[in-house]
Amino acid sequence: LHNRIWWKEATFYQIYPASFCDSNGDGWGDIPGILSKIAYIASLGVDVVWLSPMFESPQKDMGYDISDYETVYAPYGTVGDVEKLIKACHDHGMKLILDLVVNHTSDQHKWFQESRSSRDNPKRDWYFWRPARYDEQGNRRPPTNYRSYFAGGTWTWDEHTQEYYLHLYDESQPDLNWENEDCRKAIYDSSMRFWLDKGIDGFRVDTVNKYSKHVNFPDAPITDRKSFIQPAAQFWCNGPRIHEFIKEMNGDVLAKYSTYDGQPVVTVGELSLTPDPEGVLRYVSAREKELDMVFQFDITHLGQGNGFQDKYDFTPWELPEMKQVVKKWQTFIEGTDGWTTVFNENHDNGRSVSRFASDAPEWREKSAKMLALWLVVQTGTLFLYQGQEIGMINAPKEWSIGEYKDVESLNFWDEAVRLENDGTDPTRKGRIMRGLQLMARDHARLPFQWNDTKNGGFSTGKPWMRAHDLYPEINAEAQERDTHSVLSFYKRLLRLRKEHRDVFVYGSFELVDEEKANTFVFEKHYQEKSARVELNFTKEVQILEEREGMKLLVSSYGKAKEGVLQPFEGRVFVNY
Ligand code: TEU
Repeated sequence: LHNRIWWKEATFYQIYPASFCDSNGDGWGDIPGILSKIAYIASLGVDVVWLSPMFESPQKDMGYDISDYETVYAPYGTVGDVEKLIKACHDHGMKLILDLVVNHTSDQHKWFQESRSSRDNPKRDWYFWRPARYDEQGNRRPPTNYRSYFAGGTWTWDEHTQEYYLHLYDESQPDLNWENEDCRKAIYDSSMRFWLDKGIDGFRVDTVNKYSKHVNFPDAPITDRKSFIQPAAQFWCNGPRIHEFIKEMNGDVLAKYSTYDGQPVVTVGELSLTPDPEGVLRYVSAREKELDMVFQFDITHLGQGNGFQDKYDFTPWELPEMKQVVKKWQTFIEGTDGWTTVFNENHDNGRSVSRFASDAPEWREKSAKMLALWLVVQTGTLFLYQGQEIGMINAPKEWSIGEYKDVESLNFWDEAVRLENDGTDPTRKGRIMRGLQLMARDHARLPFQWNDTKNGGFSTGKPWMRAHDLYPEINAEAQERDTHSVLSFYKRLLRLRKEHRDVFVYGSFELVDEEKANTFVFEKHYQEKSARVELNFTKEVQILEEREGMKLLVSSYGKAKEGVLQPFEGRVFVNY
């Protein structure tokens, strides 16, 4: 069922342009900076570069608020620079995909400017406009009680035309109305064909399951007593026409393009709030011709509070929970024609070393290697995030909220201050700060640590986001010289993943012990070939459960010890 195709075996490397490399000292990363590091990227052994949004944007949500799909945000460079990047990737045998952010635009996009100009503007219906409600006292109320992602409601009042518009994210990110066919056509032309015609090889598709909403917009049931606004994903996620829209996008646009080397272009969609495998499969089943694969976020939800209103209310988790999550998304494709993805970092999450293992000085390197090993042996397409390959860790806990820049972090913090001050939740600030220290989106957005010069070599100017205090110790240049570094280990593992692709990329997954809270042991099988993976998620030595007839392929420690797994050690055995 799982036919072989290039993107299943490819390793993707995500670049967050603001924080990768600044070539001109203005404190923002840029495309010439990426171009200067292309040999470094290729040397990792990755196959595809995924570039997060570099389009024109007021940067309220770091470029996920796009005001023009066909221009590049000036501090990042020009369309010409992106064309150079496409060529440079191809020259190095890599493909390039861009971010497709079409659930919403920025409120500065000309479509929205027109839409809000009058109630009878031809583009009025390209966004969701609804009249106010009034309560018994005659106070104006939004059309529904929905809570948005970034704390706060989903409706913003527009004085000029005296109606509310919908936004699932920040108020500067109005949702596009996919029900309107002209709007869909304009999306396809401007955000997709424009770049596909320039030679990109596919897209990472932002918030892909939110294009279809229940447009009668019923009120959500009250589940959060603290608040007027309520979680309401059932009304704006996986809506009634979602599969029709994605099929159209695929058939009318994607299917008509190929990669620079003549293969199908690739899509990976972001599929949040869809916990059931059957629901996910509808998006990625090959015969449905929708998306090639999706990110499902159970793994990055570990530690998050219940429901997205309590996302940063840290909730401790244990290894057996992680095992179930991994098992679920490793096995859901078995017997189907769908595909899965493997990742534990992106620009929306804390660093994996800090979240899933230990970033203490004595353990962080070992942790990074163990987590690397855990990822590269898993079935599906592997996605790495910039800096993961050198074991970058979260910002220090001592940093105050003033160093955090993300709209989501700041809104959750403001909400915590409000709820604590008005007595609704007297201990909220401390809890939310703890959650932010572990899980804030900011941690992934610290400047890349290239070397031990000022700002980790990211910029000669003042970086838009503060550089990590530890760049003198954790940086790419030092690790390139060290054959035992996290970086060298990643390179080796990416080679091994290719050599052993039968078992690692395509193999079936079997969890060995569901209950153990210290070690994570699983096997991979492909016909007669088997691999056994043993990972120690603790600071203590653990007993190694050997299986006869298998030999050591790789340990994350230089010297493996007989019979035991050392702290945060990972080992892989194979029977062939
Ligand atoms: O995120 C979409 C999203 O809904 C979540 O998966 C995400 O975790 C977010 O952090 C909400 O808590 C995408 C982008 O990845 C994110 O950076 C953008 O802010 C968002 O879309 C809006 O465009």
